[in-house]
Amino acid sequence: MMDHSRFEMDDDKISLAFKHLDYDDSGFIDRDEILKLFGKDNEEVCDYIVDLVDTDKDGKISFAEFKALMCQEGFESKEFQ
Ligand SMILES: [Ca+2]
Repeated sequence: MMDHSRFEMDDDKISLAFKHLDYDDSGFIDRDEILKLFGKDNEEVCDYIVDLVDTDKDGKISFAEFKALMCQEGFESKEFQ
């Protein structure tokens, strides 16, 4: 038994949210897809988010990076429950 009391988000919910953002089904969320989400007027916000989430700096957000974001304290469960 794992202790899930700390992280309310389960893999299914995270996976669903990730697939929702991965428009071209590439397995990664890239800057263009973030840009679609926030709109062309918010390029600075997009760059900030990609920079924040893209921890290995390959220019795209992997599921592992996305999951790390979702599991951060203060970001858990509220948005997707
Ligand atoms: Ca990355």
